[in-house]
Amino acid sequence: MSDTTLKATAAASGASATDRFRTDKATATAQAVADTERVNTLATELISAVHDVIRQNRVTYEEYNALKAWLISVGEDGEWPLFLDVWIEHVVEEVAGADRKGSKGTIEGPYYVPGAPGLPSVSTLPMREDEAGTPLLFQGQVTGVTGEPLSGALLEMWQADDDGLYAQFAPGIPEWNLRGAVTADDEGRFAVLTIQPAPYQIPTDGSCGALIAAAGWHPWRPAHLHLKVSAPGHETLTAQLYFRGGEHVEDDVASAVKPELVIDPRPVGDGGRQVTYDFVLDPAS
Ligand code: MBD
Ligand code: FE
Repeated sequence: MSDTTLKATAAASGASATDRFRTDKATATAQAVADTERVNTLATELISAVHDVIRQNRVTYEEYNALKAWLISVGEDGEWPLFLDVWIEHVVEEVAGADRKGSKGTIEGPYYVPGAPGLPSVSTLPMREDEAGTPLLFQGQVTGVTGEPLSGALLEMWQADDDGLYAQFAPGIPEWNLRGAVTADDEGRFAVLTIQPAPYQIPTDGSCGALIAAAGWHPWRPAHLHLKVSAPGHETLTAQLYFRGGEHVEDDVASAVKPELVIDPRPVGDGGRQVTYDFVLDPAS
């Protein structure tokens, strides 16, 4: 295990994820809370669902206070983005993507950062001189639902390194390492050289880790590439791609794997791997 792995604490990555959320998303929530009737419905049903669990399981005061302590510590650790994206977001995405005609998407997770370095259609993601991991050539085409190429589509990519760590959320990694915004060519084609990421382990030293340990669960997500694919006049697709046969593809702690998102890169001569994956974007609604 490298030095950076040892220093990637829950509190540090949680604080970064919380700051990130506040900057990018928390300002856009005013509209969601403006409809009193809607908030009444959602809050009433959510609270009522908790009441049902308490009655059905005859929850004790000891358990109630353990819950209270745990909820307080999730906030202190900055792990609300992690908790929500791991255990809740996949159902929000399921509802949001139900009518999609084009490519399947999945959850965004807590580690997207807008504004990654712009790259041409054929490029290499920013990486260290000695970046560890199996080289991966990821190529494909972006089209609309009737097959028309989407000239100049934007492919934002972010991923963990060979230690399962994300730049800007673990210390000691260059700011934009393994993060880039690739502009596809006139036919919507792209070819990006990167490395195959390692599986991601939820920090074990924070509140989410404590829940996992107390419940006897495991903390792993399968190795994955994150993507946002966008083009003018089209719905932005947020997706992740997983690797066939990889660890935890069948039991992702974040429940975000779909069969359409599992790729199987083929070995190429130099010890690397290569895969073609095309994206189909829905028209903007
Ligand atoms: C991740 O890397 C991730 O993608 C999600 C969804 C949750 C935690 C860590
Ligand atoms: Fe991730």
